[in-house]
Amino acid sequence: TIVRIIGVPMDFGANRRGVDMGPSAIRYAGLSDELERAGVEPVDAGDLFVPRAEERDPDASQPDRGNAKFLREIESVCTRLADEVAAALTEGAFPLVLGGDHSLAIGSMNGSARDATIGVIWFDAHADLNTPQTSPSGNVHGMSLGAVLGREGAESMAWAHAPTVSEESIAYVGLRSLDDRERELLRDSDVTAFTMADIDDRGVTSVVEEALAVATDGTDGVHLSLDLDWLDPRAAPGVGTPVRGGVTYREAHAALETIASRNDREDVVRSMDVVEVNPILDERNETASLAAELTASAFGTRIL
Ligand code: DIR
Ligand code: MN
Ligand code: MN
Ligand code: MN
Repeated sequence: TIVRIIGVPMDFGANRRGVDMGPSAIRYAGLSDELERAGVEPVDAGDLFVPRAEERDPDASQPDRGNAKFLREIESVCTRLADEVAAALTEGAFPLVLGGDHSLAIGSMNGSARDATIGVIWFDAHADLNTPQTSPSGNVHGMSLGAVLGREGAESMAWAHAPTVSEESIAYVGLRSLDDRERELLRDSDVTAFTMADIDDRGVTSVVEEALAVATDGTDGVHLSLDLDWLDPRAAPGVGTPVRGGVTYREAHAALETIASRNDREDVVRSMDVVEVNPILDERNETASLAAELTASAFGTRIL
């Protein structure tokens, strides 16, 4: 397998600056070597061009944009990313997208879903199901799925709607932080949500197997989106929106190894994001190292 690494040094969608340095930090942590050890062939396509936030106005006017910030910039980056992801798939490579904030997943999902019906597995503390109308923060990284699903309230982000991604094929794993209106949106939707409580009850391996069942049922493949704030902040301190009570280092490895063993039997995962690593807030690049390790686990690294 050729894994095409696409860096997206963007922090327009997050509240804290610094995730734009995530792609470099994950590369410096040894991603390519780890991928080679996992038995795949990494090819680094470099970084997408992302304009500097200092030169942009977060509130540049756009009708009905609610309080969403940097919408034009995010649209430009995500549209180009979608083309890159779709091109990688067409050429038979596996697109691995390094972030950057989680709004980039709008681009990767649109690229992955361009010629296919895809399921999505979302490893995150958050649901990212807000729209410009419901978001309390205005940060687009909290709206990625709301926009891709084309939900009511996301009309100003019509470019983000991916018609071949449906709620029934989306599974969250490890949820523990929802905004009030976002909780209502989730309850009224057909997405499957496995919270931290489900992981406590059933163990992470069985939860991930069920998430895979949801995302593969009736789809051509799965997009896997890994937000590092999914982990407990003790394991992953270098993230902008840490939430206590996340998965441990071991649970995270077990989860991605479960993905790899399913993928071994039958190629189901077609694209992946690794997002929200913030080197400014990190401790000696340990969150970036963990991101590299977990990615390699997803591609099949084993202890023996
Ligand atoms: C919050 C935080 N729900 C928002 N979202 C984050 O701003 O919409 N997602 N941090 O990863
Ligand atoms: Mn997220
Ligand atoms: Mn998150
Ligand atoms: Mn739709």
